[in-house]
Amino acid sequence: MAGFAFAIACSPKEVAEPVNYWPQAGVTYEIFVQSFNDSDGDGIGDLNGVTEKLDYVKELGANAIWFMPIMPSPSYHKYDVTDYRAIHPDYGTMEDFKNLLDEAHKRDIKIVIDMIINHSSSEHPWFVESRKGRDNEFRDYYVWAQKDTIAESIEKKVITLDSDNIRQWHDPGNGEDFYYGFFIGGMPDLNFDNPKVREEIYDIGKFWLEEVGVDGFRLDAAKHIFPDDRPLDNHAFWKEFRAKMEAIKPDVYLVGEVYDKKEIVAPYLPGLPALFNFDFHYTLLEALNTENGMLLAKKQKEILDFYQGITPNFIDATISSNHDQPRLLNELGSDPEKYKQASAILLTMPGAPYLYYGEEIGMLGLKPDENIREPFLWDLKEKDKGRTSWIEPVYSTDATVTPLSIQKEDPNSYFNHYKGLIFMRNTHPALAIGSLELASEVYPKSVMAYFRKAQNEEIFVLHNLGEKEITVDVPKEFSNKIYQLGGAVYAEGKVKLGKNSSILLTK
Ligand SMILES: [Ca+2]
Repeated sequence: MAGFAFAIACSPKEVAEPVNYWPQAGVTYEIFVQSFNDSDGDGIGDLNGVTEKLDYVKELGANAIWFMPIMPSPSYHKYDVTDYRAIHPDYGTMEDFKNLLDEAHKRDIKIVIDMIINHSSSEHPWFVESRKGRDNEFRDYYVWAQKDTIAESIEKKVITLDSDNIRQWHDPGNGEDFYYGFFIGGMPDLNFDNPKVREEIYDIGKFWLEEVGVDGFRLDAAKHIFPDDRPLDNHAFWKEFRAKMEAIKPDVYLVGEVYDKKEIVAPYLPGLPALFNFDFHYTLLEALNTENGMLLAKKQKEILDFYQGITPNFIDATISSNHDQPRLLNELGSDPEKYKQASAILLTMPGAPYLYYGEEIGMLGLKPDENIREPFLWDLKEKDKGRTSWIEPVYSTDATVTPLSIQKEDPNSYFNHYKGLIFMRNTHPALAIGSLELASEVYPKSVMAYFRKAQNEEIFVLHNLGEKEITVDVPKEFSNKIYQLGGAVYAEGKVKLGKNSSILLTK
């Protein structure tokens, strides 16, 4: 891709260059295969369905896909794996997946898959064996304790951001011993104190990188490999994991889910060079919903400086929503202008932005989780051959969401808004990998103002997060408008910003 090559040529000295910076130069599109596109008419999305839509992913401007779990599992979401070396039969075959990889790579689209190693399914053959008794050869693949020794801690766990479960020890119903499962009884935690388990996991990584050919992994529940009171062991494990994976594929991309605040997240960076920034998501919502312009900009500056102090080689994986959050449009009071501005902020700030499937057409959804993972709307229902039907949608229907085919024809649609923004990021290195500097000028409270600087380019970004129209002065040298949203107007050193409008200026 031209923009990508340009980014390499112009990467500034002051910005650290990670091995991978394609995630920053574009956007990674998160796909829940089950709901995406059905190629064989059984109502369930599948891998061949994704292959059919790779041109669409390319048209949107995404340069990578993150697949939510694709391995065999008894649950619809598949975050509890029963076979780490296969494809879920609902989704297709390994051949289908290899074909998808070939077609994606032909289009310069990287493929990152969800890797769930903290726990397996309780139906995984390892656990089926392990639960048979203390003498079983797979006993120590999981964490077992005699009931009396853990009586005090069976339900001691506090609720965390990523789990509202409080029962951590589970009774298999066949003896004295309980097993540890951070999330639920159906997801027993693997025992990473057992070197055999670690070897199994590294072999699985090798299988997907070497034999199958994926570009990287999204590491689920990375904070929970060892219990919460052993963070140092967690950090050490991921460093070992990274070394093992890089020995197989030096440019492997590893992005981790450590669902917590920056102080807890940062020490994982040496092992997981890209980590999701959940603070970004929450602060973006708060900034937009309270019309507090600099809240997110200041927070991001703080986070990036903090991370820089840990390691210069990191990728800040920014999200405005994902499969665990209510749909972004719902979070923003179904206000279309706020919604468009949220993505204008995401795609003009530093980091590796992620886009959850369906956000580009303004899909809706609230918890429970199934309803934030509803079928994508390719066309009006009677004409939509690919629309999945595994679930009856509650929030995203033809009555509430304009299907893609209609949005494509409308220059003001969400789809064309996202496409335009992603194209801009892809073609401006300062937006992709430039540094972040906050404006020192004091603007009205609703204004978010920052500079993005790369070696040969400097961009001044202004957003008005408020309802009220304002006019502000901008630095004289920034007189060339490259983008506007919501009718923002530049004239003679001043910018007029209406409700939720944004503007980007260069020298
Ligand atoms: Ca299907």
